[in-house]
Amino acid sequence: MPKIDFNKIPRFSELPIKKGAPADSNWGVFGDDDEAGCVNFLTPEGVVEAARMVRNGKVFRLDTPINYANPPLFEREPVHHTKKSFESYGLLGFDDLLDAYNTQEGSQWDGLGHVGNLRAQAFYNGVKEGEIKTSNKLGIHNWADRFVGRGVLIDAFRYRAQAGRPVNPLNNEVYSLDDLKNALAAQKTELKPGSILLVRTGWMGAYLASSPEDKRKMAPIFSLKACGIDPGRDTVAWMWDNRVAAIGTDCPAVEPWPWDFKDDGALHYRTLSLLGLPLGEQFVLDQLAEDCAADGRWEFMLVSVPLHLRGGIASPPNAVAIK
Ligand code: UVW
Repeated sequence: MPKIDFNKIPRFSELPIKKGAPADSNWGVFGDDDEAGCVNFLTPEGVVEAARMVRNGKVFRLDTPINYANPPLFEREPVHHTKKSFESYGLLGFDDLLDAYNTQEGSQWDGLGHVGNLRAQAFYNGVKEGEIKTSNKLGIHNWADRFVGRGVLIDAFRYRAQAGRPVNPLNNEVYSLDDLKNALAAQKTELKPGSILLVRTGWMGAYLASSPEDKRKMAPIFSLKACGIDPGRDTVAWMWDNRVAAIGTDCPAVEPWPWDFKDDGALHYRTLSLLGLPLGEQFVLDQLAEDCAADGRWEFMLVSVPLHLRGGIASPPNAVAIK
């Protein structure tokens, strides 16, 4: 794990620093062989600082129960859970069997092997498709023991409603960068280097309140419409210049869905492949937001323990916010 000197990290306007690297990429900033990306902004000092935010011991689980979405979004496979009995050994007991477990069936961190940049024909730090397929390069295991730090919640959904411009989360509406900045200012909260940013868009609450029939209609990949944050260059520059370590949202794609896979400006490309910035999707943020609004504290310790799956593409966050 490289020691980070935040003062020496280039600004977005100075990227790229590596010859031949794509525009707006940070390839090489954390080392030519780095596989952790912006998670490098989570430091031991940041963990100690985050621990100081724990005051009343309230714990908020940030991921959905497995199989919460019925059917899962984007035509992903549901998980089959069976219990294997030890009866034949004369033992009164069971194991679990999870079959066809798509690690993106619910709340998830998109790992850096999830999406590569079409123009550069490469994943974060120039890793090629063949290396993702045949090796453990950029696997989720790179984050398995270091995804801990200061969490900050922006309740963009509440902000827009209070500003008289409510968002319909079940449509592909956009939260602008100004919405995020203004919501933060309204919450009297600052981004500090090494924060894990959470943005409540209202999608999860709206989805959970939908009828079984509507959920069935939303599941196919090209039927779904969902809100998200502006994927533009300014949004990404703001996150990089504030040394954001990861962004997690309660909507399906962080950016509005559908996004155009051919569009080089998509947030998935700008973040995962160009900056190594983790995207968190379908997080559970409503209860946390309610508590933050009640006590006026929008920062907390965030502990996420992704699967220790070598070469894994993604993972449920296994995350809690502790206040
Ligand atoms: C796609 O964008 C295809 O997947 P996800 O939103 O889960 O990252």
